[in-house]
Amino acid sequence: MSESRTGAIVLDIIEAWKQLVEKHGITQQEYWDAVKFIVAAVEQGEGYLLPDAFLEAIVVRNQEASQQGTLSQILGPYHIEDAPILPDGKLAADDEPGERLTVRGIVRDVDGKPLSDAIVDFWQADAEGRYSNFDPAVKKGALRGKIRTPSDGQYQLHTIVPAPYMIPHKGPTGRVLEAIGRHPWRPAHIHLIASREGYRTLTTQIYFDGDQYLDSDSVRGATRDLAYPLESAPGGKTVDFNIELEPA
Ligand code: MBD
Ligand code: FE
Repeated sequence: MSESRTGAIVLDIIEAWKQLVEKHGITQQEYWDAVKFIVAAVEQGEGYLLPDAFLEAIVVRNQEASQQGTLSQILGPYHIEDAPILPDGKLAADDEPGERLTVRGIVRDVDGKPLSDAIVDFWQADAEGRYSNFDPAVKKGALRGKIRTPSDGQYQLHTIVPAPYMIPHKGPTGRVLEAIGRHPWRPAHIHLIASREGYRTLTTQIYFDGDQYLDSDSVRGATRDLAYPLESAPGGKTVDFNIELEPA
């Protein structure tokens, strides 16, 4: 971001803050309580979660009107950079608890042309709603990995059905959610980032029809437009999910 753009935005943030202070008569004591609250949230490991719960979805929604292809969703606080390529699309280890789920579909452009050599980076919570690398009780790297599409653009991901995710409700983020009358639940979801040379990188999430939290996502990200039916199949479930990328 250019320095002049940063400057213009910061000036507007200060102006918005001035209006907030005047509207609510925010005191010096309250100002310092708020600063300490944010620092404590960071110290308790919620530095990415706290802003994400309230702000990222607004940014994503605002971009939507000018974008084509599969709808975007928030990145969320639990992505890691260096997940491995899964040669056989096996995201869940054989001993990963949970109901087996195959996600399958095609990566294509907005005209329907299949895209080879797209990389799709998947990550999700386990059957107890926990993310590896952030919950010390979960094996590092579990339920994280990438696939690369072959020439027909088709992919299959072998995983388990994730549980809905509960934002830690006793921590700072949970307390703010409670103060504004939101429950701490996100609908069950699978995160992905699809990238391909010549195309805009897509960050999104897959949701499932019938999820009780689809219309009340605590972070106000989920949409029924990205909710798909979980079909019964031998040994588990399948979900069909095609990915459409817009030219860069
Ligand atoms: C999550 O799992 C998530 O996806 C988001 C966006 C915020 C908090 C937890
Ligand atoms: Fe998530």
